[in-house]
Amino acid sequence: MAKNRTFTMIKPDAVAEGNSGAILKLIEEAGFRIVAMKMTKLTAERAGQFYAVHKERPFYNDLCVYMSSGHIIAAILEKENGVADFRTLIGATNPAEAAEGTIRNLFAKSIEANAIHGSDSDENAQIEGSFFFADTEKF
Ligand code: 3AN
Repeated sequence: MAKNRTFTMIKPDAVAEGNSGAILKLIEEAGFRIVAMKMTKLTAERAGQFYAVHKERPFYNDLCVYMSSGHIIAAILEKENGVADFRTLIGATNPAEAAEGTIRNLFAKSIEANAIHGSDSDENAQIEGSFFFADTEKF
């Protein structure tokens, strides 16, 4: 199977609680190579751009406020079957439904503050990676 890239953000709740190291360890132990990574903070406006596909959803405004409430860690990851395997590693959006041992099962507080993001397709991985790393082709 071909190697492919996915994009992740460790979200403000997980960074603030000091869970970044533990989460990155799980990611590396699962076989993902960290291709690019940075700690940064989104403005509410930039969070709104990132989540523009959810603009009509009732949780959109709260999500933008939450995602700009603290530092995040953005990263591009690479592994065979990377996009799908990473979704498995992080678990369901709602931590109450996330399988045991998944990152959201271990670290998420709620459906909104759910510790981590993972791209849902190759196409979105590319778009989302470029949102944070303008020079992805260099990596
Ligand atoms: P995922 O991150 O699992 O792909 P999406 O893309 O459906 O989930 O949702 C994006 C983000 O929006 C989620 N990570 C979560 O923070 C938030 N979110 C999704 N559904 C809800 C909801 N019903 N209530 C509050 N926040 C939500």
